[in-house]
Amino acid sequence: MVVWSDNERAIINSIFSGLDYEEVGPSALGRCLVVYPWTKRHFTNFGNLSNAAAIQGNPKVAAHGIKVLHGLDMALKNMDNIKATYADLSVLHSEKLHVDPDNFRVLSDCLTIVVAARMGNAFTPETQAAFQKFLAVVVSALGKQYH
Ligand code: HNI
Repeated sequence: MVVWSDNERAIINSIFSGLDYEEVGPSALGRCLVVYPWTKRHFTNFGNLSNAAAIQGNPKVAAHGIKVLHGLDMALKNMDNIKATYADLSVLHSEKLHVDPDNFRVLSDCLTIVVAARMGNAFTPETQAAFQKFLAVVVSALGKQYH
């Protein structure tokens, strides 16, 4: 079982309450598609993903990035039950979408980088530790139904 200190809970809530979903979601997914180009194989119906400019200007990438970021709200609202909360999404990504679960990790790293860049000095080592712990639990939960 994952244990959260009051301080970790406060940090994570504060990160999300200051998050511009419409900006951070597209930036994180866009960065993932640029830096880890194999992730593009899941989005062949998104149109032009041929280079960074095309990816960053692609409205389908933007919309999906926002959707994925809102997918983290589920964890935020169920911090003591993250594994069960993601059971259905894990099945979807595994059995229907066939997403390699290591891609959850690379996307979460891209999100960390984008959030760190936006927060600047407020992204302290303590903030980083709490945020990466949170994302690691989500990544593990999303990978739970793979077998
Ligand atoms: Ni993911 C759909 C959440 C990582 C590929 N994904 C979703 C949906 C949510 C979601 C929510 C919408 C489900 C629905 O419609 O019922 N995805 C998340 C979260 C993470 C994640 C929280 C990690 C933090 N997804 C990834 C990764 C990939 C991915 C890393 C591929 C590289 N996801 C998809 C695809 C779909 C999807 C593909 C379906 C898109 C569509 O609209 O057809």
